[in-house]
Amino acid sequence: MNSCCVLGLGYIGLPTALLFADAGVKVLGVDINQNIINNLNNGINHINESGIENLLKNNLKNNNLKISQKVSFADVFLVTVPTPFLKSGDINIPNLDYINSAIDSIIPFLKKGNLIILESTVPVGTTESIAKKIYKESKFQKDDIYIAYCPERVLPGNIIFELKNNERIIGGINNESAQKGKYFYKKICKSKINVTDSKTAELTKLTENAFRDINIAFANELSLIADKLDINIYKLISFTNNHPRVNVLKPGCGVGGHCIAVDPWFLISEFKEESKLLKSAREVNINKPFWIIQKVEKYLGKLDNKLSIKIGIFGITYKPNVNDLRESPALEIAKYFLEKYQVLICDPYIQTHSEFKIHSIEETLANSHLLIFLVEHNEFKKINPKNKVLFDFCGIFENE
Ligand code: SAJ
Repeated sequence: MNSCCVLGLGYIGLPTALLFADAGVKVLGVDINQNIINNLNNGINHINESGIENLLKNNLKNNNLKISQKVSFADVFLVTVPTPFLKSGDINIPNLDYINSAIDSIIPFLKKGNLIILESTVPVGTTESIAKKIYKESKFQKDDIYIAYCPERVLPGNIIFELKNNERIIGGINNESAQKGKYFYKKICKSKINVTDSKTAELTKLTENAFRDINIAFANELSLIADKLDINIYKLISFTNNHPRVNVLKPGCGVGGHCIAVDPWFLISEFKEESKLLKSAREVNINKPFWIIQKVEKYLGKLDNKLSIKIGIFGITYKPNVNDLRESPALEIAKYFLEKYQVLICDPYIQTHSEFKIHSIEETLANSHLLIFLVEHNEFKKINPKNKVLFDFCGIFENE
């Protein structure tokens, strides 16, 4: 398996393609976005992750990596395209259009003995339906093509390291497919690769993120109760976590990013009767930003000069110490206050924004009477909020 075609050069596809190229595999990286292709071919990458730049330049130079809009023949096809969801009433349903068009583009180039691996987060059973689609739309049958599911579990901000070092799971439509996939991933993964069937691997991925969503919802719900009792939630959690078997996560301003807020819906939409806890956890996390707005406006409502008060908002990214704004609840909160009040916004990881000015930490601190901390960036921990009205929704000043 010396050649691989990676379809989808996003947060997961590009780093994965680069690591296989760096391991000596001849990689063809394919994307539908011509801009991405032009930039990558000029050594410019759109993923702000350490290590990407060098891997890209080195592997373009040594010809292990080609970037194109067109699929071609390869021993292995790796599908890392997005699986967004569509709103349907009070639930969201997965949209597999990108997956299906990726498979459509592979079929004309399939040869007997090829391995197809799906990495995108999908509803359970998708890998098996892809196999059926291939048998129906190509001349190949059951044992001609190996097909497996191998989800990623990397933390944005540390992707290259985690791709190399995290344990992985791979599930095949049969054992041969899983073993072939395991052999292929051993080229980039130094840790254990667990082998199973495709449905178990698909549910493993969804379980990991749903588990995290529920635990974050628990912390967020607890923060509402502690607030009513005028108890510092972050102090409370530091005490509870002294218990050897308790690990309460940190309440924030909601759940952002394109994974934790999305993946539970793959189960909720399919197992409506069985997923009550998953759905209520989603509702708790979706509600947290509105609770924050309500709490600050309750305070502002008591002031005569609420429209002249200057509000400083600290942090708009979806999680601490990254520059990623995808589905960020903090950004939505900031935009809400910007509409109604005098607001300065600062975030050390975001230099500019198309809709508003980004101020420096010093400027925001000096010119605001009321401070709202939404994201626990390390840079904020040096701030002394003295003589200011402070709303800390992310535990920056937990020990104050
Ligand atoms: N959050 C909290 N409190 C916490 C932890 C997180 O409010 O204690 C919030 C964050 O601020 C953020 C959201 O939840 O808005 C998600 O943050 P995250 O730390 O879960 O990070 P993601 O979404 O970037 O990555 C997750 C990871 N999944 C797990 O940790 C189980 C990562 O391993 C997955 O690979 C990734 O989703 C994914 O791509 O599926």
